[in-house]
Parts: sequence; structure tokens; C-alpha cells
Amino acid sequence: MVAAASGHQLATPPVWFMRQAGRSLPEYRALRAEHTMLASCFDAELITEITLQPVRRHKVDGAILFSDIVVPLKAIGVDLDIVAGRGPVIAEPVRSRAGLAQLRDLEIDDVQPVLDAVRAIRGELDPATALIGFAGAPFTLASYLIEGGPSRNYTHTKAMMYGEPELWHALLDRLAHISGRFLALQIEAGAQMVQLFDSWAGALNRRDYVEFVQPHSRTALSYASEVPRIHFGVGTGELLEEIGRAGATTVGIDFRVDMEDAVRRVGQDYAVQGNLDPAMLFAPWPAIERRVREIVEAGRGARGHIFNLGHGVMPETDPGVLTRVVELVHSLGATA
Ligand code: 1CP
Repeated sequence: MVAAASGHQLATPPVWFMRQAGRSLPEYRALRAEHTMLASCFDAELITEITLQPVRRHKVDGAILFSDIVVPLKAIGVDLDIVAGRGPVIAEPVRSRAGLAQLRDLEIDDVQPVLDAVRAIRGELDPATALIGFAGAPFTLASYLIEGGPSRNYTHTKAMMYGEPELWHALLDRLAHISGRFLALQIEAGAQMVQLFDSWAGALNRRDYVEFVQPHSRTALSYASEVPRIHFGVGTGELLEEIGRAGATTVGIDFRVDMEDAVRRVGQDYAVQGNLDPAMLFAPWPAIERRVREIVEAGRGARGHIFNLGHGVMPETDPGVLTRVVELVHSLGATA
């Protein structure tokens, strides 16, 4: 996984799934029945167990730390909750200088249980399985802070971006250092690579992305310069080159882009990750198998390829199908 994310083409692509830890797993639902999402994210034992669940079950090549993109914000005192069935909800949306002033630097003590979990997970994982740290990118975090929760059209976010560019850049710079520090701390504790999630950057055109967002994602990623860095967003087909240029080693490909096109757009400077449509996991197996083979074949044209979904596992997904996809990908050697 680490080699592929660094830009090496392997005979068999490594595989993991975004949101592989989560509600598709009965063992996750059982554990979470007794703990809220946020409480789980600050409990080293729960983080460790939930992170390892999908590795044990699916034999994926990477474990993604069980956490959430808003964990570092909660850790510095932002009043927020993760509401079941909805997502992060912010008590007082940040839309002014005063709101910005409340966002202090992230310190090691703020996320101690997370770092304890990283060490424990590293100790339990087979050495060949990568531990992937992650953080939310400044734009995606800003969208939650400014809107106050999940959003469809990002109206308040864009009103600030276009209307108060100084405040915008100050806010994104602040968030970049918080996210960057969160990545750096995870790496110090044992994460061997990271993924920066700019899930909602696809809401922007290329010009605005380059002007208003990319410099800040670059700042965040600069904190992780010593490890391979995956950079992913949903609906970012128009932005793929720029997602790479923000300082990634691997560009995450959303399922709406054909993998061959993605490899062409990304070029030979970056590895790619992706991109089976998570909804395809509900189709009959022969259709899934055909698409998995096509994606692996297209990935061979890239500088390196990590097999993944084109966004997160949906809660209703049959976990048995995910295990089968892992087995299939692992069976596809270069000569197969
Ligand atoms: O009750 C539950 O089980 C809560 C559901 C849940 C889970 C399992 C949330 C709420 N977050 C998570 C864990 C999580 N979040 C992980 C680790 C698990 C894994 O990947 O295996 C990761 C990497 C995230 C990252 C995350 N949180 C992103 C980026 C990834 C993506 O899907 O694009 C985003 C946008 C969030 C915000 C968030 N947290 C939770 C939800 C439901 C959402 C999305 C809300 C929205 O649609 O805006």
C-alpha cells in the first residue's frame, strides 16, 4: 500500500475501502450501540477495535484510523456533535472574525486517546498492512463550520469565499494548520501514510479551487511530506490535476470518472486510488466482477494504483460482497 501510494506499479494492486469501518459491519453496530460517535472517537480502546474490525474481516491491505474529520475541531473546543443519520452539526456556525478567533492550534494533549490508539493499532497490525491516518481538508471543514452542518449548495460558504476573501483565507489557513498538525501527530504515532479528505471540493470550478482552496490544502499536506499522501474529493473530475498538484502523491478518483480517463488526466506524476461505484456493490456479482477487472486493468496504466471505492461504503452494503471484492483484486496478478 505504501509503495503503491508512493508511485510504484505493483503486480497486484493493494485494496482498502473508504468507510470500511462503520455501519456495514454488524460487529461495528454492536459496539456503537453502547457509545455515541464522538465518545467512540475519543476512546483509545474503541478506536483500536473499530479500526481493526474491517482488517480482520475483509483482509484489506490498509487500516484507516477510525475517527472523523471534525475530531480535531471538537478537540480544540468547538461546540459540535455528530448526529446519527445526519453528520457533524456545529452549535454556532463560524461566519465572522470572532468565530475564527476561537479556533486555536491543535496540541498533542487534545488528541491523546487518538494517538494512543494509533500506537496500539500499529502494534496489532501485520507489518504488511498499512495504517492510514487522515484529516479533513480546509475547504470541507470550513463548509461544516460555516454552514453549521451538512449542506447541499454551500451558500454561506461561497458567500464568504467570494464576499469576504480576507476572512476566507484567514479561516482556511487556520484550518490548514489544525488539519496538518493532526496528520503530523498521527504520523509521529505510527501512521505510515495519510489521506486528506476534501469531500466537497467538487462544488467548485477549477479556477476557484486553485485560488481559494488549493493553497490551504497544500499547507495541510506539507505537514505530511515524509509519507505518501492520498488526496480525495467527491465529484472532482474537473479538478483531478489540481488535486494532485496540491501536494499529493496519490489522487483519489471519484466513481463518476472512468478510470482510464482519470489515469490520462492525472498523468504519470501521481498514483491513483479508486474507483468502484459503492452503489455497484448492490448489483449481481458478475457485473461487479467485470467492473473490478476493468478498473484494475485501467489502473495498470497509472504510476501506481490503490484499489478502492469511488466514495464511502454505504451502511446497507452486504459486507460479504466487500470481502469478495478484496479476494478478487488480490487474485488479479499482472499476468492474470
Ligand atoms: O453513527 C455512525 O456510525 C456515524 C457515521 C460516521 C462514521 C462511521 C460518521 C459521521 N463518521 C464516521 C467515521 C469516519 N468519517 C471515517 C472513518 C471510518 C472509515 O473510513 O472506515 C472517516 C474517514 C470519516 C471521514 C469523514 N467524515 C468525511 C470524509 C469522507 C467522506 O465520506 O467523504 C466526511 C465528509 C465526514 C463528515 C461526516 N461524519 C459523519 C457523516 C455521516 C458525515 C457526512 C455528512 C455529510 O453528508 O455532510
